[in-house]
Amino acid sequence: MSYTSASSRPRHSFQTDDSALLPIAEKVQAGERLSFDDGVALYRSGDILAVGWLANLVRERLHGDLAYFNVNRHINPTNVCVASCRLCAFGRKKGEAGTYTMALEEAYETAASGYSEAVTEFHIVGGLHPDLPFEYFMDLVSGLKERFPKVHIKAFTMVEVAFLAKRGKMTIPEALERMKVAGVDSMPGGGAEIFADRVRHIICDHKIDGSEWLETARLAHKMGFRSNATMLYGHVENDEDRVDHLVKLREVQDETGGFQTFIPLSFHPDHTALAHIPKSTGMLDMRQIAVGRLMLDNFSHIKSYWQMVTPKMAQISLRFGADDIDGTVVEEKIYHDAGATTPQGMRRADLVRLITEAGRVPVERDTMYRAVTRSEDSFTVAV
Ligand code: V47
Repeated sequence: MSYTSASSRPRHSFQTDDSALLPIAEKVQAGERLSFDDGVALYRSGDILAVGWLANLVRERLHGDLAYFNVNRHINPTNVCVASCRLCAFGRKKGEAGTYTMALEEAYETAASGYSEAVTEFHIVGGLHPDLPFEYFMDLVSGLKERFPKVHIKAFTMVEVAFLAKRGKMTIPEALERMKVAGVDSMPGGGAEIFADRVRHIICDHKIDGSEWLETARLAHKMGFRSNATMLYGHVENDEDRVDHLVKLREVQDETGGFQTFIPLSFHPDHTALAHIPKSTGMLDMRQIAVGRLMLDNFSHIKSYWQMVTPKMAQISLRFGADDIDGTVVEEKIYHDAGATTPQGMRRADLVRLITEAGRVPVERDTMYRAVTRSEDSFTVAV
């Protein structure tokens, strides 16, 4: 199969049957920032293809035909959690059936069991355990670094950072400093959910609030960490809540430049306290990607997490604003506990095929978006 590269393809003019999109299209074509009201209009537009066309324009301006993926492994050290979030099917109260906590050696073995494709990243997130000491997590990270020195450690959401700081009786900057010394290289984007208090009270009442999440990210960025940012959609939020979330992320990014990637996460209701909410649809999923790409003009990357939206929709999303489909993952637990029917992991070759068949050029990246070159069971990163 051969494709014309994005830069050499002729750009036909924008067409829509939604007149509300015309002034937005002018701004996008001129590279101007979109307003809160523009964001709401994009969410409300009936012309999803026109919204996608605009997002694709921005995506190709930034990345041409390149589409990124990585070879990673998820490690969830414990599912014991004090938070009882209604959105979550993964966390369980201490003593409940089905709880687990990995001994350190078990976590190292888990890491090694996904290592056959020479992973470049460990993605570590877990429950807010009431008893595990701060040192457990530092030993986990330093032990992994010792055993897998080339692997980037992307660990602890802002919610976990704030919780662990409290557990360790230290300030957030002190906790972040300890994490850096132990070997944490960057942070994943989880726990952001939706920042609006009204929504947070319903879906995750016991977590830090939206402004604490943003402040923790700000502090991490100021200490030199890069992190991702997520938005959980498809539950009780409305269009204004989503736009508010995106604008707040954009403001922090203006200040710190520390966010690498935005990842919209579609809510999986099964086995959660919100199981009555209908599952997300393809249209909703593509709209989040596209509006994220258009509103977050200061984010380099938009990730369509294939585990969440399915591999098929992840392919389509590469024409709706996404430039990244995430990685091999190996063993996903959080969405599978909530009813996800996608595979728990994929091989590198599967990701390459998905991207190629979507008409994009696959680039294996490390966590910092540097190109990775492979030989047999090893890899090197471009500097
Ligand atoms: O914060 C929990 C979400 C997140 C459910 O940074 C749920 O590269 C849907 O943040 N339905 C954790 N979502 C995972 C995460 C993540 C994933 C992939 C890549 C990156 C990255 C980050 O999962 C939580 C929460 O928003 N979540 N339960 C559920 N039932």
